[in-house]
Amino acid sequence: MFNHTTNAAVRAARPAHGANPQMLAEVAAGLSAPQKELSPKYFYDQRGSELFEEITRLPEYYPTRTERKLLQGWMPELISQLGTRTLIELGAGSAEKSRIILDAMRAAGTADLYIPIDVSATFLSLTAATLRREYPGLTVEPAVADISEELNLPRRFPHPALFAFLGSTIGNFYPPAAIRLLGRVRAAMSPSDRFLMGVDLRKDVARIEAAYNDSAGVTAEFNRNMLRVLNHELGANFDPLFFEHRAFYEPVAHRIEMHLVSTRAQVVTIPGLGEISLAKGESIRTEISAKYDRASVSELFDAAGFRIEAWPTDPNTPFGLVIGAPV
Ligand code: AVJ
Repeated sequence: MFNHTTNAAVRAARPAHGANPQMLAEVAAGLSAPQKELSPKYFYDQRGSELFEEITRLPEYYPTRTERKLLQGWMPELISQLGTRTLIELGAGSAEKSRIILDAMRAAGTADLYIPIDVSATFLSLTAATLRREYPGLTVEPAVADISEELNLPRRFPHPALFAFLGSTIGNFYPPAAIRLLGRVRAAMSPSDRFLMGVDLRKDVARIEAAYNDSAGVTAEFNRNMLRVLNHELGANFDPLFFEHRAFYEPVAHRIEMHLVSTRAQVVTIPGLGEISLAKGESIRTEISAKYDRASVSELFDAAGFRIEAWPTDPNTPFGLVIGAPV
């Protein structure tokens, strides 16, 4: 519950401290909801991006290594079939997995253009510089964008293009937003282009929950780091030590939910917004990570204008790579 802050006040919030007004408005809306909520995009400052890289190396966190194995096994054949000249990657991050696709394009002699899209400008420019050194002759055109809003693509790029959305980051989007995002990708595609999406599949709940509650506590640190991002970006005075990490599987919606639970009754101040009271035990939801099966992916693809063209999965660890063709 906000003190002295009504919805009108939320709407009229004036960013003090040079804060980004859109971020302030989003945070205001999220923290005034019955279930307080913040967008997972606020995890990814430099430190958050580094913590996520650390998570991908954890024994419990199976998605990244499983997807990498699938990509290594399948990309050379797929890329030579498609004749891909442009790779457009949503949420590229460190582009660690993108190199598997770029290697296949180089081997096929069609590595013309790579467009990594990411919300973290600093991380993106670092990644782009490294890739230009590693792939002489490949044009690298980074696009800074919040993919939940736009793709910020150049008007023209060589076709066939492959749009890649890896890591099961699609899981962060509630169904309507997921359809809108895939619809934006569909709208940017030409008939010869294809869409490659990594999806984490439903499996033994204990295995999924362990991936978000690692014994080293890296995910807990990653989760709490969001409060430091808000302190830095909005001048808030969250104390991350007054919050506990919680991640659990919600079986009805088939998703992991990550929350920050207030360990005491407390008041946090955000300049331009006012005071936010949190009761002991009250939580802020910081991420959903939906898990899919074939039916739920088909539903999503149908709604966005794709048909499933191919669907290799790893028999040992349910994770899928899906190729979508524009309908
Ligand atoms: C990058 C969104 C795919 O949901 O598994 C990892 C982020 N959150 N551990 C995921 C994450 C907690 C990750 N994605």
